[in-house]
This record gives sequence, structure tokens and C-alpha cells, in this order.
Amino acid sequence: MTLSRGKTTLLWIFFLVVLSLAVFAYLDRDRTLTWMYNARSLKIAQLKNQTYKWLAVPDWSGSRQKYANKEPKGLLMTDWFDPSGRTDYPTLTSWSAPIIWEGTFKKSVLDFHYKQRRITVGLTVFAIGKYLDKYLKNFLLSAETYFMAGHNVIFYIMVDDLSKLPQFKLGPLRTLKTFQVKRESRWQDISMMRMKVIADLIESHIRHEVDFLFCMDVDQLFHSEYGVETLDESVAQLHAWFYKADRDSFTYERNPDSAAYIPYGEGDYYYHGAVFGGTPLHLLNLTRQCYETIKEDKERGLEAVWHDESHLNKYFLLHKPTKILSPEYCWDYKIGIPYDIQNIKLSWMPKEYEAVRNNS
Ligand code: 5GW
Ligand code: MN
Repeated sequence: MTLSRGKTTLLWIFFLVVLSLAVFAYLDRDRTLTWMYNARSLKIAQLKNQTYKWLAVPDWSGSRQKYANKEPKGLLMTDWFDPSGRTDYPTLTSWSAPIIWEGTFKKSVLDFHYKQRRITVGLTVFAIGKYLDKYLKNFLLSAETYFMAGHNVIFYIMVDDLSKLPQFKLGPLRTLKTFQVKRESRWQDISMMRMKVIADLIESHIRHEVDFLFCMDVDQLFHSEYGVETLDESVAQLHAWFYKADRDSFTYERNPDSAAYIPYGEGDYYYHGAVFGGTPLHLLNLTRQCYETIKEDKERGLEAVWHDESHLNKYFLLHKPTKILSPEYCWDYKIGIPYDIQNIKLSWMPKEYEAVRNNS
């Protein structure tokens, strides 16, 4: 028996539908990730809208916006992020931001992507008083080798004495810009005034020059590649001493009168004040906000328990980071090297408090 032409066409359509379903199912075999990615994109889109609402930047149009403040175009989270690469510690937050551990990212995919876009990454660092003599040179030498190797970098160095700047040769992709800042007399103020100085510098220089920015303490050393896997809209660092701790043992500010107050039972992670990053626009918001809350406390005669770090933790509780870095990105060797710390990219330098804190 032969089929009529109509039935043959129907059979063909049926066959094509089944085939395309099979192809779709194959391509979407990683469906959980696709869902996570979609959820993340949505949330991050909301976060970005908020950013624009919070900020009253009169004119952002002169800024370097070609690339910044956008999801990497043409690159899905599933192309570079593999949360199953590590099973010993969570690799996604409850708001679907990735937590970057060694083994969870495809470096070559990311390097190729960002290289094609010729991004520039900024790094601010303060070296005031004895910190200038003791830490700046080694920090910069190690950053020169390991920080965003192969990509354009601008170091923004804030010092109180330009004549004491270390001399060394920079690689071809690196630029150094130095700024003189006033030396605060109290050490707590040196640490906290960084927020204001960074905010002003983002407005005057950084936003025109870089796509992404990191702000770091100077008393640290890079040990291996600290690469583009760390870049995102807003990036927070898990504190080495607290990444496994219970939230009620976090050293958040617990005084309800402080603007940095976080009650017991609340909080996501304890973030380290020594490293934070993001796009210039986001970091302008972050640094301004932290400076405002620090000032609010000062006006009431208060100072949060861990100074700027307490205010940063409050900020990230209210404005969730879009990417989190594992403690491999800021380790303290005093803890030892547990099995889950596989590749240390940056570490704290030992501190002789008497030697450096007496700034007089
Ligand atoms: C000095 C004494 C006590 C606290 C801070 C300072 C200090 C900090 C200083 O005299 N000069 C200086 O440049 N700083 C900057 O603030 C450095 O970039 C330093 O890394 C950052 C934070 O201060 P730290 O590293 O002493 O803070 P913790 O939380 O790492 O101990
Ligand atoms: Mn430090």
C-alpha cells in the first residue's frame, strides 16, 4: 500500500520534530547549569539596574564602557565555569553567584575571550608610612608577574612620600600611576580613608581608563597567576579565617547603633577587606557607600570593630557580590595549608605590628 502525499508530508514533519527535540535535548544535556545561568543572569541584571538607580553620576558617558558593566558577550557561564570541578566546598551562592576555586574555571577560554577584547584591569594599593618601605616593592614585583598576566594593567599607587617609591622596570603591558595622599595620624583612619580616596580617583581617572578594578592591601604577595577568572561586576573575597565558620562566629559589627550593624542569624559570608573588585561604576558605588557609613558612625562617636572591613561586609550583605573568590585568592600561611587550598594565588605577609603600626 502506498501513502498519500499528505501523509508522507506529515510523517516528514513528525520525523523532523523528533529529530530537533533530540538535538535540543543533547545540546541542553547540562540543563541544571543552564538553569543556574539563567537564574544568575536574571539576578545580575536586577543588581545592575539597582546600581544605576543608586548612583547619581552626572555623566558616565566619558567613561570606558565598551566592555565594562556587561556580561561577557558571547561567553556563557557554562563555557568557562564548571561548578562540579570542586565538590569539597560550595561553588555557587544562594543567589547563584559563582565561588571561584582552583579547578572550577577554564583559564584558556577566559584568557582568549578577554584578550580579544583588549581589556585593561586596574589595581589600587596604598602604601603609607612604614608600609611604603616594608611592603610596596615586593607587592608590585609579584603583581608584575602574576596579576592578570598577558593583559593590560594599570597600577594606581597611593603613597605619602613620592621620593621613596621603589625603582624597577615594568613589563610592556603594565603602567604605573602614583598619587600623593595626606597621611592620617590615626592608623584606623589610614585604612578607612582609602574608601574616599578610591571613590574620588575612580571619578577623576579610573573610570576613563579601565574595564575592571581591584583594590588591595599592600601587605600581601602574589604566588601564582591571579587571572581574569576573578573579573566580574562586583567581586568579594572570602576571609581565610572564616570560610568554614558558622555565621554567628563572624566578626561582623554587632552594635545596633553602628551603620555597619549585622544582627546574629544574618549574613552570607565573612568577606576580607584586603581584596575587593568589580567594574569602576560598581566600585564607585561601593566605596562611596562605605565612606558614607563610616562617616555616619564617626559623627556618632562610633567606630566599627574591624573598621572599613565591617562596613564592606554590611555593603555586600545589602548588595550581593556577583562573584566570590575562594580563600586561595588571599591566604594566610599561618593557618597552614589544608587539603582544600590547592593553589595559593595571593597570601598575607607576616606582620610585625610594632614595626609597622608605630607610624610616628
Ligand atoms: C598602619 C597601622 C595600622 C593599620 C594600618 C596601617 C597602615 C595601613 C599604614 O600605616 N600604612 C598603610 O599604607 N596602610 C594601608 O592600609 C596598607 O595598604 C595596608 O595594607 C592597608 C590596611 O592596613 P593593614 O594591612 O594593617 O590591615 P590588616 O587588616 O591587614 O591588619
Ligand atoms: Mn593587610
